[in-house]
Amino acid sequence: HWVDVQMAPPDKILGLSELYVKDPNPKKVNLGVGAYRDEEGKPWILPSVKEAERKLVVEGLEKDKEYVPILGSGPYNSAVQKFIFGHDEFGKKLIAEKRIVSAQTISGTGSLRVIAELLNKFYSVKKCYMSAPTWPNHLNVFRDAGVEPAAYPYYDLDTNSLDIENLLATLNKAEKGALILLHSSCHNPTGLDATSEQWDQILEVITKRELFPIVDMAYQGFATGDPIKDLGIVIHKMTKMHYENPEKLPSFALCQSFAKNMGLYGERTGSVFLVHESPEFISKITSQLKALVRPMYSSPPCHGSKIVEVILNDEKLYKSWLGDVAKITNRLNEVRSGLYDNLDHSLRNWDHLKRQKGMFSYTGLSKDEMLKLRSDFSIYGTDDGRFSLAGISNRNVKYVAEAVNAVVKK
Ligand code: PLP
Ligand code: TYF
Repeated sequence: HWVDVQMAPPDKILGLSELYVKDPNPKKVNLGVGAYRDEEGKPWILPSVKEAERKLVVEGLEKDKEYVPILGSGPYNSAVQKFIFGHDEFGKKLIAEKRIVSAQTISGTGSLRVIAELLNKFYSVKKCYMSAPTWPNHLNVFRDAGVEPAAYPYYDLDTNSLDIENLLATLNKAEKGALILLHSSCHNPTGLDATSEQWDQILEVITKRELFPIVDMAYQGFATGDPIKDLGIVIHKMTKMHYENPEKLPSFALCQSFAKNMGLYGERTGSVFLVHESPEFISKITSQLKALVRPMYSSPPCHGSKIVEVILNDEKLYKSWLGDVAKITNRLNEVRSGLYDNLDHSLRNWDHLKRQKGMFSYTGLSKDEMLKLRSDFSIYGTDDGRFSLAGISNRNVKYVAEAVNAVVKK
């Protein structure tokens, strides 16, 4: 029989959408969930994705709806591996030497969960350092996989800048051999990324404390407008370090998602990669990943991965997709500037908004101020002061900025 089932707390981000839907105010604005909306506030199917789907259906590229293998479609896995690692001198060598495990997963969340489960089974230290703050679900995913979440300082709310000193100090004292979760770019929720020099410092401590890096890449493309350029810092630095000095960085993982940069949210399409110097180890890990996934969900879904496969393998479509990513990034940046321009700079300094990248503005507004935005203006952002910029457009940017001004004034 059931025992003592209590209400679970609502998800901090998805719970907001429920409140938003119930709000009768015609002026309401949803700045909660990080999902792209166009200028009209509507979800956007990328034209490149529509064209790929047309090819699948009309040109018959989709031959069947058969189950894909446990670790996903082979052609998808090679295409994505090449797309992520193949633009890099060392990445190319890693591919050629079969030093990367690649598996299709249930989007980025599934990727994180699978790697966390794998590490829990086969890695000595079951503790993962995460930025404070981080995407709240990171904590849930690792905790539920039996890995204890720990924090490293990241954002200094007083100066709205990276708290690099305390970050390095904490990592310098981190438990040797522990796991560390890194956001590749467009840090969620702060939008603030480390500079190239800061990444070097972070990687230095990682090698010193023998930490195992797990890179989460959910917004690839939105920092620079170009998915390949966005790989820059982390991937290039890490593949180089690993290839040239495997004793310094023997292994690392990358969790990747096409939810945002292809707009494939509900198609649940992403990948997990694990880099290691020994091809024999790669074979063993691959077999263990299969053993892990089979009893969880047997195999990943097939429609999204077919779309990705078509786009990455068709030169014209690939170019058109790059254009779509640039378009999303441009609109987000326009909204960011529009918000900045309409805020009252005599009330508070908003310059940090200009330094942020990706889908979010981490405003620095307090929980009380966010609650006031919700109750007085029907503007729904998360309690931590995060705005999902996709919810803003020319139609409501003034309304949002003026509401912020009003809330800050009191
Ligand atoms: N990681 C971060 C930092 C995210 O913000 C998200 C989604 O918002 C994800 C991972 C995973 O998203 P999905 O499971 O939809 O790919
Ligand atoms: O807005 C965010 O940060 C995410 C978005 O299955 C999200 O929480 C929503 C649903 C989902 C994965 C990510």
